[in-house]
Parts: sequence; C-alpha cells; structure tokens
Amino acid sequence: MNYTRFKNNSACPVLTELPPLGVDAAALEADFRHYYMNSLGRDRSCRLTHYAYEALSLVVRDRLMERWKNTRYAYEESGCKRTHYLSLEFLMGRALGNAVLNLGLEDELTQALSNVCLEMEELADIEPDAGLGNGGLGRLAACFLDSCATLQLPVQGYGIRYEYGMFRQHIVDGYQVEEPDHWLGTENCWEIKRPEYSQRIKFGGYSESSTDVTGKLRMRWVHTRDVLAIPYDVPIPGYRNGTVNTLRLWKAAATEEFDLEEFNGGDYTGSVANKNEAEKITMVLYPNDSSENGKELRLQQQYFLASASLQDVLNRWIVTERADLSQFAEKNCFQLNDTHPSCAVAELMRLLMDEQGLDWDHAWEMTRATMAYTNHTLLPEALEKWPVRMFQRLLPRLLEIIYEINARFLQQVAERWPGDMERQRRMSLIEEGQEPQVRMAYLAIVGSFSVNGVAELHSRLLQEGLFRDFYELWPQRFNNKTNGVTQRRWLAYSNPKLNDLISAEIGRNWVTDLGQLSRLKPLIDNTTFCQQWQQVKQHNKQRLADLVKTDCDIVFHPEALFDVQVKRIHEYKRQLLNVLHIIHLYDRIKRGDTADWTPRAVLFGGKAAPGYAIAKLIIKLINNVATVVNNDPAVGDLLKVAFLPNYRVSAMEIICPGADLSEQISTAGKEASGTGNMKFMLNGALTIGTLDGANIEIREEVGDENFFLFGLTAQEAEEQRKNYDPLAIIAADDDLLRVMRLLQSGHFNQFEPGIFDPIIQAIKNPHDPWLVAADFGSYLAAQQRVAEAYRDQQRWIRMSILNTAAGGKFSADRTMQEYNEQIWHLQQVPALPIRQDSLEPAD
Ligand code: KVW
Repeated sequence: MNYTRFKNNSACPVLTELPPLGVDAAALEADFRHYYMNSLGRDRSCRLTHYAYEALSLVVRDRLMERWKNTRYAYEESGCKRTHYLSLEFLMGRALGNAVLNLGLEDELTQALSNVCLEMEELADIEPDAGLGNGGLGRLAACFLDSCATLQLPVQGYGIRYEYGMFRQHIVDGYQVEEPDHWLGTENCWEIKRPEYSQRIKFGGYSESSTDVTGKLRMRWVHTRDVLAIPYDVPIPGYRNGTVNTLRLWKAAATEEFDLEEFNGGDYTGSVANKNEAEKITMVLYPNDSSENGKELRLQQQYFLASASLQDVLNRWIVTERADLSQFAEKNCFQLNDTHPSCAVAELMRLLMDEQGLDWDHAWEMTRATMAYTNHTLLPEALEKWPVRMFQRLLPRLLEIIYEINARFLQQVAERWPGDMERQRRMSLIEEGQEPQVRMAYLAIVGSFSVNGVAELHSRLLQEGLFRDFYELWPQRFNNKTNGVTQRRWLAYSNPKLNDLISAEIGRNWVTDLGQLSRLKPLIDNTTFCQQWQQVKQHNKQRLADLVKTDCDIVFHPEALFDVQVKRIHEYKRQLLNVLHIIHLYDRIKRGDTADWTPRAVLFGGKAAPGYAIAKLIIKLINNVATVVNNDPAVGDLLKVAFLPNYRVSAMEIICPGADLSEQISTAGKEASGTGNMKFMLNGALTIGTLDGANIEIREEVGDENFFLFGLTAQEAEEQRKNYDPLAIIAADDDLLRVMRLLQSGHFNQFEPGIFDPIIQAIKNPHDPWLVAADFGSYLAAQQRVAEAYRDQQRWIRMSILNTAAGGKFSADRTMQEYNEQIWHLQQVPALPIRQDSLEPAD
C-alpha cells in the first residue's frame, strides 16, 4: 500500500457532501439494479440468492455511509468527550435486517424488492452471523453499541477482527463436533478497511533506560518483534436518528520492513513464516466462556487490542490537539469489558511516559481518570491471571510498569493498615507461589476510577467477597449497572407480529423508551387483546417448530408448552437439573401417572467449550435422553425433547419469540446477570428461575405471582456446601431416587455402557459446587406449578402479557443511560443533518 499524501494538503470541500440518496421504493430499486448488474455483473440468469443479498446490502450500506460521515463530523466539530468500549468480543450477529429496521427502510425496501421478484426475509436469512463472541458478554457489547447510537452518545467500540469466529457446532451421534467458522470466506460488505490508520504493536525485546536531550531518564522498549494492527470499521446505526457510530476491529499483519529484511537476506520461507506468526494473533476467537485458559496467544490478543486502540485514540488526540494532553483525561474514557483488555492500564502508562514524556504521577493521574472496569463473573476459574514469566517474555516493559504500580499501591495499603502483611499479600497485583502470576482484576481495579458489576446481587457479592479488601479501601469506586438488551433487535426486529400488536395498542414509542410497555398492563382484561396475544404466540411457536423440524427432525406441536433453555453449556447453568426433570416426566409417563398432563416440548441449545469434557458429556446426555423419549410410543406427544445444533444470535431471533417458559436455573450466586432471561421476558415468556443474577430484578419487576421461583438463595447455597450430603438427599426423595436409578440403569445409553458415569458421580459428589441434588425437589415443585398454570390458558396469557409489560427496566438504553450519568458523563451529540449538496443551486 502506498501512503503518499497529496501535495496540496487542504481538504477538498467537494468531497464532503453528496446529494442525499433517495429512500423511496423507486430509488432503492434503481440502486439495487445498479449494484446487481453493474457492480456485481449479474443479471436475470443468475439464480444465486447470494448476489441479490450483496446488492441489497450495498444499497443499505450507502444510506448508512452518508449518516456515518455526518455523525463523525458532528463529533469532531463539537469536540465532545468520548468513550471507547474495549472488548475482546462483539457478538454482532447479522447486520442487514438491523440496519433496515434502524434506518426505517422496511416498507420501501419490501416494495422495491418485490418489483424485482425478491423477498427481504429470504435474502436477510443468507447473511452469515458475525460470531465474534462466546455468549452473554459479547452480545452485551453489541447491544450496548446499538443503544449508544440510538441515544446519540459518542461511544466507539474497539475489538478484534477474528478471521474465525465462534466455532460451528454439529451434533454427531449425540456428541458435539466443532467446525471452524470461516465467516469472512465470502465478501463482508459491513466493514471498511482503513489501512491509513494502522498502528504498530510491540512484542518481546527488552527495556533499556537512556537520558533524553533534557537530561530526563526515559525508558525505551527495544529489539521488539513488531506487528501491524489494521483497522476495519463497522457501522453501528442508531434508531431512525441519523446517527451511525463505529465499531473498529483490528486485524494483525506483518510489518512491511520485516518482510523486506527477510527477503533481502534470501530467507523466503522464513519471511512467509513471520507473516503467519503475525497474522496468527487475530486468527481465531478463543471459545471459552467464563473460563480462563492461560494460552500465550490469548495474552497477545489482549495486548494487541489494548495497544492498538489506545494508540489510535492518543494519536488522533495528538494530531487534533497539537500534542496538548492537558484535556485528554476530561475528554476520554475507556470502558474495559471484563479484565480481557486490562493490559490497557499499563499500556496507557507506557504510552504517556515512554512516548509522550510525561512523569509517573501525571501519567498515573490520567490513567486512573480515564479507565473504568466492568466485572462479569465471580467464578474463580474465570479470573484472569497471567504468569509473570510469560509477561516478562512477551511484554517486558509492561511488567516493569505493573511492578511499579504494585509497589506504590502496596505502600498505600501499608499506610492504611500498618503492619497488616497478610492484607498486603492478599491485595498484591502479583500472586506469589511456585509460578508467580499477575492478577488482572486487581490491576483493573487499582488503575480505574470505577468498578461495576452487572446485576444488583452480583455487585453486592463483589463488594462482600471477591473484592472486599478493595471495597474497604475505596468504597466510592464500586457501583452496579444491571445489564440490559436492545429492544430493537430483540423485540421490534425478531418479533414483528408482537411488534405490530403492541404498537397498535400503545404506539411505537416503546422502541426507544421501553418503560412504555407498562401501558400494556391494563390490557390483560381485554379479551380481544388477549386472544390476539395468544395468536401471535402460536404463530411464533409454529415458526420455532419449523426450525426444530428442519434442524433436528423432531416435531414440536404448537399446543404444547415450549420449555426452552438456550445458553452456553456449563455446569453452573445446570442444564443437568433440566435433564433430570425430563427423566422424571418420562418416568411418570411410563408409570401411567399422566392425569391432568400438560404436554411439553423441551428445547435445548448451546455450545460447550471444546476442552470442557463434562459439558460435552451433558450435551450427549441431552441427546440420548431425547432419542429415548422421542421414540417411545408410550410417550407420544406428551413430551418431546430437542437439542438445536449451533445455537447463535440468528437462532435466538427465532427462539425467544416462540418460547413459553424460560429456564434460568443457575446455582444462586453463580450467574452474574444473564441476558437471555431478559430477551425471553420481553417476548412474553414466563421464567422458571433461581434467585440469581438479574432473575432477582426480573421477579421484582413482574411480581412473584408471575414468576416461578425455586431453589436455595446464594447465602443458603454457601451454607449448604459446608455439609452437603447429596446421597442423603437422593435417598430421602423418591422422585429423585427413581430418576437416578433410571440414569444408572443405563436406560439412556444401552449400547454405550458407563458413558454417563462422570455425570452420575458429579451429582452424588458431596463437593458438587452446583448443588444439583439440593435444588431438585424445589425445581420439580416449581415445574409442577408451571404445568398447572399453563393448563389455564387464560391465566397463562395474562401472565405472559404482564411479563412483557414489566420488561421496561431491561432495555440496554436504560443501562447505557446509567453508565453515562454515573461513569462517562458524555453529552448527547446529534449527527449533522443530511443536506442537499451545497453545489446544487438552492431553490
Ligand atoms: C471469558 C466470559 C468470554 C470469555 C460472562 S462472565 C465471563 C464471561 C469470559 C466470556 N462472560 C457473562 O457475562 C454476561 C454479561 O454480563 C453475564 O450476563 C453472564 O452472567 C456472565 O456469565
């Protein structure tokens, strides 16, 4: 790439504005034909949907482009403060349908497409998901961006452009099989490569001191192996407000002179190997949700993201503010999505001191004033720690800075608690031991002005437990921000029928003001409305049943209770408890205990981390139980079980509108928030759940009588673990005893003896952290209440309406407003309006 600049350095005014593009059907159709025929070179003889999708996407993208530029101009001209949302994951899903909705082009586009014999839905359905995330944490980042654009907040996402996203899941003989997700294999028109903003990232080498011209000691990080970071920008449209924000994703590439050096030395293969070494950094998303894996490449990804993003922000500042850093901290905030990008604390210190020449105190003040950290989990296995030795090898200069941060911090601890060496050991950023480790969460806390959890219970438990020492030292630093989801994607787009019904009654303001949904409450007494509500649900259930038929070849009848648990497969989420309940229902059917039966269709979906053996075995168990249940003529339509392969954002768009019952059954104290729970609630599903994460707040909003609660509280669970005796619990509960006997008998693994032994052992283990046996009884009782409630359809519909009506709190708009009011303090900045070309004569 040639980066020669124009000799004339002033901007050309003609290259800022174009006449606005038409948004009527005729203009859209004309543009579609232009792209399809002139740009893509296709015509009537091409029968592939792909090119029509691509042409359509280009038509939509043009409309985004005009607004994107005008948003950027508005931000630049206002000199507003900005937030940079740093995240290793952005689980965006599909872009086309969302862009069409947010631009308000549905009707005109539908018309335009019908003129060329095409259908919007069919085309939207061929877009591959952008699966650049594992689950809740990555999808949360995507919802936040949607809300910030809608609120016209100057927030930019920074992430990694993984060549391979979350793996595709197949089920073979009941087992999960992973296939690489080469989602960029086909042209991705939702990104704009901007190599002119590339950054250089250092790895390895060592740091040496030198004195600069003024006689000041300066550290230099030298003899490094550098990698280029190339940005790709993704447009993030706000809802019908002219704003288009940016998600900037970094791709790793070999530096050019690195190639040259090797070539000149004649080492052709060596040079190609180096290129691969560099590109490896952004090759693949690590598929572990809530568990750390300690791989060196992962640390490289984390530093790569932090360094590229910080340099991007800092360099732009230096160009526009002529190197005056005095207002940098007032005008910038970095929100760290978990500890994954928390290298940023040390990296900003390095950039400010080593590159900008600031002294320690000044650099530290700026770092602490700009960094904010969100914690997403209490699970010990998810808390990131990096071996000091790995840090030393990969990021020696950063380690030096971390040591210095730690020394100064421990000094503060010593002043506050003189002589309390135990506390200093506990709070140190370095965990001592055989293999000393850097505690990334502590680095993030010490280096930030704000630390938040993601639901009330979670934030309280952080303060009382995991971060207790830090809370005692800096109570003002800690706060809660309960998660939310965007109602644009998760109701307006994915549930068009409910969207229409709701909007017909209360107007469309709920799309940007979800609290409006509470106006649905009185309608539970309106029989027509209730009937319509039921019809919409039935329609959505049929749509879901069609998906299950296509992907699992299992028939779900829409009259059955659709009981759904979709989320990552993890022991703490207790898919096992759900399976035990299914086995119990099966046992009852076989015993003939089916008086007043409520037919059920139970749906599972979710991926297991490839290295998580017991989670993979749970998938196998679900599938084996499904096979037995679905093929037993005695069961018939009383019970159906399906495992939907390859659960992903675009599948959830069909699943959540079609669910009756949402399973949120984690061991209390373990699910920090959950966000699937909110999507189901908005779409009128009822929740069966524990007092965990945001379930607690959902229950508070909807009322106990509209929520199926069961299980130990977080505190009771803690108590229970002290003398937990699952064998005694099993022996004392006839239902559980029968379930365990059936499982142990090999009834579900007749030709695969013993394969489920690890699961059986886990349930019976007195050290089972997830307390499956302890909650079985109350789970069963709650499921019994569910079945009864469902049999009274009138009652169920009212409860369903009340769930949607009480969902207002769980909009990511509310969450973003709280982040902004209490952490970021950004001004809302409207985009410049799309004007007539100034070159055209005014009328
Ligand atoms: C590593 C996570 C990907 C890689 C979490 S906690 C840790 C991770 C770790 C992901 N993800 C989930 O974050 C969601 C968003 O806040 C929560 O709703 C959910 O409870 C939590 O498990």
